[in-house]
Amino acid sequence: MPSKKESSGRESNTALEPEKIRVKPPPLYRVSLLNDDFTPMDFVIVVLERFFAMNREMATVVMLKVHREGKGVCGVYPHDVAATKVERVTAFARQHQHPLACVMEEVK
Ligand code: TYC
Repeated sequence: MPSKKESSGRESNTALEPEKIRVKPPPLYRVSLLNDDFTPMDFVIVVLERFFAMNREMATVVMLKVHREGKGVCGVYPHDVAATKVERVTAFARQHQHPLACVMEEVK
């Protein structure tokens, strides 16, 4: 019997195998804030509380890390959750005329 291709999980030897075999877990994405010279510290704390479910203490720690180091991780999520966080944070910042940047990158 020919061996089935194992890398993609798309091929099968049987006609009745509707389920895709998951060979890898879904990729995860880090969502981070970037520092800038204009967004107020208090606004960044509100963003971390509102969109990343942090309490004031954790939000302050992350905000100060971004302020001092240039970048800080807010959370790690599947693709669509991460993309929605980036969209909502960016929209909220623009509504308030702040240049705050929120980005996502795949966790390797
Ligand atoms: N650097 C900003 C200030 O001094 C504060 C800030 C922190 C801005 C984190 C963006 O992601 C950020 N007001």
